[in-house]
Amino acid sequence: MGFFSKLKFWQSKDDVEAPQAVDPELTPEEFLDASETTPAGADTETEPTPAQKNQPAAAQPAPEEQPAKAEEPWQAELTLALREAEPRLSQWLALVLEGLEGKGPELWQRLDFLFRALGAPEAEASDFIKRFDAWLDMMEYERVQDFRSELQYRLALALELEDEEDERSRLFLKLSEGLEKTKDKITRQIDGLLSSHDSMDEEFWEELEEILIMADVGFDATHMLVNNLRERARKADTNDPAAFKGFMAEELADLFKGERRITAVNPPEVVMVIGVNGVGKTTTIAKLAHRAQMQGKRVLVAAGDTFRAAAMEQLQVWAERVGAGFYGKGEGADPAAVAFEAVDYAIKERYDIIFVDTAGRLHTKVNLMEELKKIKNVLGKKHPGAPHRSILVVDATTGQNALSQTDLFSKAVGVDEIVLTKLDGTAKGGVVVAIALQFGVPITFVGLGERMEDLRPFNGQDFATALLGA
Ligand SMILES: Nc1nc2c(ncn2[C@@H]2O[C@H](COP(=O)(O)OP(=O)(O)OP(=O)(O)O)[C@@H](O)[C@H]2O)c(=O)[nH]1
Ligand SMILES: [Mg+2]
Repeated sequence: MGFFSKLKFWQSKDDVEAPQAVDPELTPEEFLDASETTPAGADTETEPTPAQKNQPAAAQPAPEEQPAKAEEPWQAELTLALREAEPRLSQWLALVLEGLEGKGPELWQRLDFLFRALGAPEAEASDFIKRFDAWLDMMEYERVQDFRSELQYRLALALELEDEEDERSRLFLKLSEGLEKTKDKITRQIDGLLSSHDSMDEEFWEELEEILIMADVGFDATHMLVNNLRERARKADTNDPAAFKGFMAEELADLFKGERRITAVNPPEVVMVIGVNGVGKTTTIAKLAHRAQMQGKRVLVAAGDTFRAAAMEQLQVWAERVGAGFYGKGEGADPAAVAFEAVDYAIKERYDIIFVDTAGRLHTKVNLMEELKKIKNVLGKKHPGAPHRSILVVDATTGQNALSQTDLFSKAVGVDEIVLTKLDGTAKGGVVVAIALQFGVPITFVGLGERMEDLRPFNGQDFATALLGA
């Protein structure tokens, strides 16, 4: 669902009327109750069916008939300002937040107004507001500057606007910033190489190899990459270094293209999250759960890491924070049994997706890979096709170790996708290229920091552009 489909509301200045005003003295709960019992507009639906609940906002048609006339001057003003603004989420949010200093009834009114103006169902708006309010309380955030970024992230997910240019450029900026140190190692060195050679001769390619190996692209992947680049230069019949960046950009674009895959599953979708200790499995689950929740899914997380009591508690706290369901048993419980029971629970309780956390290390006597194989088998027995995805979490700061981990886990249990964490601030980002070249496993998300919004879909094209500074 694209951005412009959401613009129905702004088509003509006469065909739209704003939602009714709500008493600004109301607390968030009173405000939401009031807006539920007194629907502000022609959208009179009450409780949505579970299926409707799971529909993202954009999938819902804009109401045919529009709400009653605005009763408050700010609503009329905001309607006009939104219509005249560029159709970008950041612009809309700027207008919605204009003049506001912090959370409170006015914020809820304005957010509710934005949802309705975009034709989102009422239940969706109130659910969003309730969750956001609870999150603000938990984080003890009051001021707009503390929560603006998270709010935009949530809106982008809830309204399915993450793919739009606006969000993509925000992400691109973040990716570029995160890659600063890697760029020091690759881009600036390549720029130096290009300016010091008149021709892409043997010496040029050798120096390029050195740069790439030093930048954690790795020995084998560097060889493959350089051979491919030489082949491109040969085919284009040129030795001019000016053509190099173009070849490199094409090569990286091909590398990260990825195949289209069937994403439909028999619910609940079972996702097994694996990786060595400390790479960011548990926090990645929290971030993925948060994303899925914002996209309207019912999410369960299962504490399959029973090695440490703290690991279960950590997951439980995250589940509460993002509003997901949690399934866990005591410390030392059999991880495969936890996984089995959790899926059983997810089926009964009609969850849409379940993330199974696993340990990154075990007591020395037990082999981690054997344990993971057991969990995988059990999941498949309980629910056909499960695990639908095995996500390997890899820490980018470990550089070349990321490659041996990918190899090890792929051979033992199979890896469907990789989430590369801690790409922010590492100089070892070149490992992304090595993983893609050597294993062909898609990198689906990258971690660019510790906040919820810092886990974002990986876009190879953006990565290449950020890296090459093209
Ligand atoms: N800077 C940064 N830190 C991250 C990122 N992802 C995770 N972390 C941090 O990495 C640390 C370890 O994360 P966990 O999620 O506990 O790692 P784990 O793989 O579950 O660890 P074990 O349960 O011990 O196996 C935490 O402090 C996270 O906040 C990221 O993308 N960027
Ligand atoms: Mg963990």
